[in-house]
Amino acid sequence: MKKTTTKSHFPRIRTIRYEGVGTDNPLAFRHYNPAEEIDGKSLKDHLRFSIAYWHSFRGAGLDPFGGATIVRPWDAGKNPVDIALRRMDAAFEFFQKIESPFWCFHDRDIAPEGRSLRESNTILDRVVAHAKQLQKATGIKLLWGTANLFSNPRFMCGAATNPDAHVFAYAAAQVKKAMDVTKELGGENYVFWGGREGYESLLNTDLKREVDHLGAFLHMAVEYAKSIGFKGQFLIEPKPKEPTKHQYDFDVQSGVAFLRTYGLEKYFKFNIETNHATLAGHTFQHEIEVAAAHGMLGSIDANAGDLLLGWDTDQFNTDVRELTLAMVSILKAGGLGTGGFNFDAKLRRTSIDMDDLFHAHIGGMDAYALAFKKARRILADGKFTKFVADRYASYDTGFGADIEKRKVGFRDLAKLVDKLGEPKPRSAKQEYLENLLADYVND
Ligand code: XLS
Ligand code: NI
Ligand code: NI
Repeated sequence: MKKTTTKSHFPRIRTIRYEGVGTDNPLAFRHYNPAEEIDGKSLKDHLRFSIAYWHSFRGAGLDPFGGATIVRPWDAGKNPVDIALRRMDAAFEFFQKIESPFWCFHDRDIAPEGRSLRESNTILDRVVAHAKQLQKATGIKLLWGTANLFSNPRFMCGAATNPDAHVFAYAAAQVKKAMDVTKELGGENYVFWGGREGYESLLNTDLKREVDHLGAFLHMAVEYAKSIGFKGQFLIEPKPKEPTKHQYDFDVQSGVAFLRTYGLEKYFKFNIETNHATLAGHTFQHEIEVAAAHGMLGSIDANAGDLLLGWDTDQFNTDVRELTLAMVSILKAGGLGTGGFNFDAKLRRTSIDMDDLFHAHIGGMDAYALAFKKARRILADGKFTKFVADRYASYDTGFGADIEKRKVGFRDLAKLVDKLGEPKPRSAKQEYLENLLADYVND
């Protein structure tokens, strides 16, 4: 990777290197060796890691009970545009030092809002021009862009699902610009997370009308992308709740139903976030499997929740078992295509040192790299694949195959049961399989 020319914002931290499992250097990779060739492709290109600008460069450790604890030197000063430009330098230095090939942003993470949308757009253009230069100088690319349609008070009752058409129009104008700049920066995807696209109470909500409006909004986005020649993949990021009590894109399955209902399924895939999956009462792997089953697996927001906390805690994920299962499903589905693993994860409020940002990402990257290798072994050995194939073998031939081809009906099957009698029970062997998995995870 080429070097930037700006002064160092992390003078005491050198580029993180792969040193292997034996190292006792906490600022080194144990499993993620970006240059390692696997099947003719570097690990860096397999994993397509990405850094989330909002957490790593705008996160200040806030919680409902207290203000900022994480204070960065590049955020000092009076002029918000100068700060935004300097912060961008710091961010690209970090992306380089942590060996991340991609980054992601919301429009409002990277540039402050002005007094009007026009002024906000002008400021955004300035910061985007700077980001473009930094991308060119470092070779770091944009995985996806998105618009923040939830922080500004104007969006308190939603954006595309707002009861006020004026707010809908504002959201449209903002997404139009966010798509322009995503295209300008060569973004490979564009994400729609429905921040406040949901409701707090049905007493004041016309649910049907709101969901219709969301469908209309996404059709407008598709049409606009076509008109400007933006070729990136559109991604929906489901989340069941938070900040709203009920969010319309609840999980992947309801997202699929929504997209099909409005004739949008050709244009969208899913950006699946681990912590959103668990908030919806699913496992991470479940959401991946559902998206893959529909050919709509797009990208991953890599993080983890906390079993004891019921909100989106956005922690770095170091649970190799969970990630191995996820990786098996992702690899089985043929990978993420233009997607990647975006660390939509933040430091704890109490992790205030600069090097905490490195420790956090090192842990996440190592866990994913290790899981990737374990998943490849699991698939190459084929034990689980064979087990599952055998379990469904009765559908491969005979009347089972006829069921799948819909060549038989209830009458034929009733006759068949008269002849065959009672089916023979067969163990699903879950504990045996758990042990088999443990062998791979613990190895
Ligand atoms: C919030 C979401 C958000 C999206 C991008 O929970 O994860 O960060 O990824 O708008
Ligand atoms: Ni996310
Ligand atoms: Ni989230």
